[in-house]
Amino acid sequence: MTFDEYLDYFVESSSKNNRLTCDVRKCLYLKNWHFVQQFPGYEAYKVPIYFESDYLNEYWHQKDDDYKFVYLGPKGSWFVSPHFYNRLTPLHTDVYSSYSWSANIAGRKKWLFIKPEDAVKVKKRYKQVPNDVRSLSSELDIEIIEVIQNSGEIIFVPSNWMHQVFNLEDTLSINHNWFNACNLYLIWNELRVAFRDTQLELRDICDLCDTFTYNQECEKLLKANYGMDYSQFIDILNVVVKRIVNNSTDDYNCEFRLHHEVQVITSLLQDNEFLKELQLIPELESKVNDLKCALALVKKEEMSNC
Ligand SMILES: O=C(O)CCC(=O)C(=O)O
Ligand SMILES: [Fe+2]
Repeated sequence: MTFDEYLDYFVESSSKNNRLTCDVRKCLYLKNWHFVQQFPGYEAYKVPIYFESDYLNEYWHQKDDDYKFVYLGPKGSWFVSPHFYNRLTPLHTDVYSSYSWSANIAGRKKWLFIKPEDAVKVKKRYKQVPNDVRSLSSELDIEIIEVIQNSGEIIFVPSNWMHQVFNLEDTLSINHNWFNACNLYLIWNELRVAFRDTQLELRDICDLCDTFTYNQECEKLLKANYGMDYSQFIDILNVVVKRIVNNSTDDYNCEFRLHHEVQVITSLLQDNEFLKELQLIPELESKVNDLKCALALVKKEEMSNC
């Protein structure tokens, strides 16, 4: 379906108000539209200051991609049958355990949240997390937090909070996924857990090849399943630290923020567990060395400014 066809559908069904009666075949949700990427010169909005420090998009911008989306969600998704959940926003946690923010340009959304401690219970109980929070077993005894987001309001979704979202009206929203120095350790830990799971999945080939090849295969599968691997994580850090070295973006010139970024990345690079993990993939050595060199440059700079 083209965007033009989608708009025809949207306008027509809106005027008939037939989405209220929720003909499930017609409840089409325009999701994950890379609007900023598609219209780079349009400058539709400026990212609010609280969400500016954004390593994920900083990295992906360099590759002409992003985690910046526009959603156009039809009213009535609440009532839609389970067969169509892939068109809606089922219960989930966000990619890489990233943060997300969502701004309603028009319309209203209802969010149901499950805090991380309870989300752990859900993930433990179900192999496949149910699409609908309402079908969770009451035995789990978890708290469901409901938030109504009105037009003009922005919602911040912290890492690892499960959520399910309903469009109470026809709703146009901007959504970003991101992470930064504040949740970097968490992003790293989740990636590490995903690597461990991948190693388990591939344990059958462990005896058939050397450790180096085995871990390399794990990297490949990790990338395919999880979307990010160790190598890319280090690439992201390299982009961040190089930016700090070059000091090229005025927006990031806030001294406190720069100092915090350097502190967090330095402590990660001094963490023995982290370093041990990276040694599993020998190809990472040069990338990690680049990172260390760039950090050393930043530190020298900081010292000379004192
Ligand atoms: O608005 C939606 O339908 C989904 C939003 C979401 O899941 C998010 O921003 O993380
Ligand atoms: Fe989400």
